[in-house]
Amino acid sequence: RPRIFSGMQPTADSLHLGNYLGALVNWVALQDSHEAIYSVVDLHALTVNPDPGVLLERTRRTAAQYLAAGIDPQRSILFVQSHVAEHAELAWVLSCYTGFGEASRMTQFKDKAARQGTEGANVGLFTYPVLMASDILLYDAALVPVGEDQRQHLEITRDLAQRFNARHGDTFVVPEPHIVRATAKIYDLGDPTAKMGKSTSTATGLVDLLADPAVIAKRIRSAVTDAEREIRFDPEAKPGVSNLLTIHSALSGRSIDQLVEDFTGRGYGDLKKELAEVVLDFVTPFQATVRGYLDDPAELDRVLAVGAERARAIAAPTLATVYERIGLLPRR
Ligand code: AQP
Repeated sequence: RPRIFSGMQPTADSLHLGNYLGALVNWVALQDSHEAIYSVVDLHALTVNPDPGVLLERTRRTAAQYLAAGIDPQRSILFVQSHVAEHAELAWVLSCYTGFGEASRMTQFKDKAARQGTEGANVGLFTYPVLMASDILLYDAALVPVGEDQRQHLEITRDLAQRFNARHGDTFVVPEPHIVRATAKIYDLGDPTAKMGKSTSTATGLVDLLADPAVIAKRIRSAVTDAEREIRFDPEAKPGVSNLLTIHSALSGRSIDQLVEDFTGRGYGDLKKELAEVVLDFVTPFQATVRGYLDDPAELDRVLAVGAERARAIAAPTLATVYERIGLLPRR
């Protein structure tokens, strides 16, 4: 089975619908056909300088949400990034193969740095894509299931792998992004031209999976649409309505065409009401399952420790090969 790798940062108490539909759903689906490795990338989260207690809590919460979504720690490897030291070690090596200008062109860095101000942006945020490349390349991952916003980071990962291979001989598998077009970008409910994001959303634009169901329903009911009345899928002209149809379709399993047909002659209010029901039908049991995992942190930590052991068994030989190829004196 080909190998896949992906991860999310524990930078919020809850994942949101964009994380879930853009990435996590695909992670779950790929577990059968692939040898899947999924990580809570806590080292990446350090780029926002979290409060230590908050980071620790969010790391467990993120892992619990992976499990509740259907990541099976028997079939797949589930671990916390900082438990496998090879990630940070390979990142240093690859940073020496990354051009300053190349890293400066990353749009996510430019956006996030602009929001934090030049003084606020740290070097970790700048080298973030190099750490991400290390995450992927350590495991010879052929495929990386992510949302559209990660495409550029996948490109630099591929460039680094190719550059290293050209210089030192075939060492890394050059990975492909796995981006499912229909759900590659879930939009902010309050500003349907912007991506739903943990740190970027409008006050009412974010749907957190662990939010109070009443708040979720209210946000869906107040989603920005347009001045027309017709329900049709047209992301250019009708981004708000199209986003609602996308979310509905992804969660209910009904095709967009079917939904458009079912809503013929009905108003936006009906669509929002039904969508709220569809979302709550998903989040209610999801939240209960997450609570169950969080009620037993010792068991959660045990599962993560097993995952780290399995991850290290793959990562360590890769790093050893890299060290040998670049001429580091072997440790005795
Ligand atoms: N709106 C989205 N639509 C589709 N996919 C999305 N992803 C994020 N937002 C959307 C995908 O979810 C994963 C998140 O990875 P991460 O935790 O490393 O990224 P992040 O930048 O902290 O998360 P956000 O939520 O995207 O927050 P901000 O606001 O900080 O940008 C990735 O696979 C991503 O593609």
